[in-house]
Amino acid sequence: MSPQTVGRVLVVIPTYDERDNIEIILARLRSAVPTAHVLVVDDGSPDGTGKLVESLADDDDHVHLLQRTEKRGLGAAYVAGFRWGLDAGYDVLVEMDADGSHSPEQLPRLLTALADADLVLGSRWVPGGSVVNWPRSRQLISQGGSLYSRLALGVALRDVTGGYRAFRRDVLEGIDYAGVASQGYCFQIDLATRALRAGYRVVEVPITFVERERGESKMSGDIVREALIRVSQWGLAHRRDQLRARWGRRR
Ligand SMILES: Nc1nc2c(ncn2[C@@H]2O[C@H](COP(=O)(O)OP(=O)(O)OP(=O)(O)O)[C@@H](O)[C@H]2O)c(=O)[nH]1
Ligand SMILES: [Mg+2]
Repeated sequence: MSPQTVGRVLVVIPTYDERDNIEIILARLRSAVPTAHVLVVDDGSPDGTGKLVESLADDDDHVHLLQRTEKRGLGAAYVAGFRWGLDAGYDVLVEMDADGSHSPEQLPRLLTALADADLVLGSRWVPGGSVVNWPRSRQLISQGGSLYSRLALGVALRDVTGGYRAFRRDVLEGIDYAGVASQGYCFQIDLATRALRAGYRVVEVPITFVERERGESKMSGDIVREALIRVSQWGLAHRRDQLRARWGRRR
């Protein structure tokens, strides 16, 4: 399946203070996959990202803006963007950061992999995947987080926290995406886990992830701590359910 035959594609890009990045990423995306539409979901960025995108959208009918008024987190922005895209009838919804970490030039590879998958994850930690300019500490958090999620949740994925993904619309319609835990890494972990458990075909393809060069990171210790606590809680609940099912069968 080529990007041309995958159906109507909407790339959802959440932004908070990405004025120095958004124009570049939109231009790269429009030239890498000219048929794809883009929805920027801006949470009232004080730096005027929304205003800039508004003017870009005026000049390009493939660029759309969903302007929200306050910062509500990455997950909530994606939920709003997915709803917008599903209502508008898109067949494929893509997650992509605004800061250049997710290279638009690799999007055709993700879309091609949708031929044999319902959800494609851009993966840093499968053979061929890599990170550029990441300090060792970030690599350890990311790889450790994926390993811990794999063990705690029984989810057989190498990169479960990544945010470069392509969903067929049926996946989002089938997993109650609006009920997904909405903060930081938990959002990505919860989405992937739900899709796998619901029986969808989830495939990882290697990507080269590039650390942001401009603008401020919104990553924080709180996001890492929250993910650790929630994955532990989900893991315990998962094991409890498995044990209950086993006991139920014995009785
Ligand atoms: N709409 C919206 N977008 C957000 C919010 N928080 C982060 N983003 C966007 O989500 C994307 C990922 O955020 P980043 O700060 O790059 O997080 P990260 O990639 O984990 O951290 P770095 O590797 O340090 O860049 C970027 O496009 C941000 O602008 C939010 O509250 N609302
Ligand atoms: Mg980033």
